Amino acid sequence: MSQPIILYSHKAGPNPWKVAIILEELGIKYETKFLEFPAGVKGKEFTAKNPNGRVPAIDDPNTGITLWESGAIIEYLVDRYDTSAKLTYTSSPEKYYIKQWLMFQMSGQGPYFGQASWFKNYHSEKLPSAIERYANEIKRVTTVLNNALEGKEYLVGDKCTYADLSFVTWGVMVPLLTGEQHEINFDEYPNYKAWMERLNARPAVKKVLEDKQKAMSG
Ligand SMILES: N[C@@H](CCC(=O)N[C@@H](CS)C(=O)NCC(=O)O)C(=O)O
Repeated sequence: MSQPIILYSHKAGPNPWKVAIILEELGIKYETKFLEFPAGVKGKEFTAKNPNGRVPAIDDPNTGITLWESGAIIEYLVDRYDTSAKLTYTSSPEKYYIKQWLMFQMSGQGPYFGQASWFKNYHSEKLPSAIERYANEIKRVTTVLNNALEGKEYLVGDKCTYADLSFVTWGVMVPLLTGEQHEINFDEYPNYKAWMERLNARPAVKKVLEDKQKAMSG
């Protein structure tokens, strides 16, 4: 690979940073272009790339592909650049289990955690029943992961895969999504807590979370 991938991102949103973790883990060269919200993300230039007007999206000048939806981008990066299967398995059933967990992240974690954030932080009215519903969904998703991790360090097989990594950037935001009233005591989810600590200790994850902090305070 000769040219850097362009990652279209937003400083605060967790989804582009999820892709950054995979880029860092695989040592892929990339440049981040931060878009303002709403002007950049909803503007004509970006919606020509992503008609959904949301980040992330990537341009890969090495293959000519432009892609959006973080899960699809992650699968592309692993297919194209993870030639030693560092973050994946090529064997069955493991490769399908990885996809299963990525789908769960994309459909079960991302949207529900996103709605929790919306109703707690941005909605024009305070709707306690909506705040409670999504706080309970965070607990439900956390319980699913905690149960799946019983006796295991990672979701699939015995190594960290892109499935595990896909849960990090929303996972670290939980305290901002629940508030004190629905605060989650992670001691009640010991497998989940140890897994998150394991993932957060990885150099690539640390770097991306630090980059996000810097971007947000810059
Ligand atoms: N399913 C999409 C969700 C993308 C998404 O919602 N991104 C947020 C930033 S984290 C965004 O662009 N929000 C702008 C908006 O809500 O209009 C993905 O995973 O790529």
